[in-house]
Amino acid sequence: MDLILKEIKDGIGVLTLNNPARRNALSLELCDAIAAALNDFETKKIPVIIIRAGKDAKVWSAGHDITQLPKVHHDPLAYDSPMEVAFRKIQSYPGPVIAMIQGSVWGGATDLAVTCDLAVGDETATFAITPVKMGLPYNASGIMHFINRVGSNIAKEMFFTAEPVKAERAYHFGILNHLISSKEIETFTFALARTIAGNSPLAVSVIKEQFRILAEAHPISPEAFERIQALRRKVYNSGDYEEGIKAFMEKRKPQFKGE
Ligand code: YXS
Repeated sequence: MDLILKEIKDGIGVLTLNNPARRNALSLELCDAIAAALNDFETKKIPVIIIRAGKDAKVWSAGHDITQLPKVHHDPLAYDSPMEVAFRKIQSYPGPVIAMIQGSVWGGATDLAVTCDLAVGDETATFAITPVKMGLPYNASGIMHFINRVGSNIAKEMFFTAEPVKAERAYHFGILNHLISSKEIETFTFALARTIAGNSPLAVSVIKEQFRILAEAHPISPEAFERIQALRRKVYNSGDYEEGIKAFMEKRKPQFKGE
């Protein structure tokens, strides 16, 4: 079964997450498929992409495939991990990538949604970022995606509580560009994509790259970088991280000890 469905509709590239049995968990294979599909759309010079789940999905994506999270003592969000590679591919794609969200979005999938250039959601859309539920250290680029999208205080609340943000609030804080009813979301999102596709693709792609470069313009000292890495190592070497994964596998609430 294809983990993603890839099609070109009216000149717009459409990627549909297609593993509902695993709640579209971002497995290594699914992330590789996203990056490969974007490479293919790029060779075909597709100007705008929509990433979606199946029609009226209850879960857009359950986030990183927990069964594939590296075991303790390994960085779970390493620079070259397929999920991070897929995120960077979205950022570097020479055209806007629009997340069309129906259903709940969890963990790394919320990062995927805020990494997309635009997001359109319906009334069922919710967004949770959940490293603290897994005893897992998020990574610096991922945290920046959230700060850039919603600002520090909202991003902190999302990370500290790991609670889902409902559609209205997600729209209010800018996770969503538009909150559209489930009946109209497909028509609306395709019309938005076609409007953008009708403009100069060269100007749009260059302006997108300018946004990316400026959003990443945060000088950081080598010592600051090393301090971030040391802090993250402390977490992914911890018993809490081990317990977070174990609890999920055993379908029980984790008992964290803060070490
Ligand atoms: O029991 P089977 O074999 O049928 O499999 C079940 C679930 O185990 C599986 N599944 C997952 N497998 C791997 N990774 C996942 N993230 C994941 N989520 C679900 O899919 C089958 C159906 O799941 P089930 O029965 O729970 O479905 P449901 O409709 O009752 O509930 C849907 C969810 C999404 C509410 C529930 O599956 C859930 O809470 N999933 C975990 C969501 C989550 O915490 N994701 C964060 C993953 S870690 C991550 O993204 C980052 C690294 S971080 O932690 O930093 O945010």
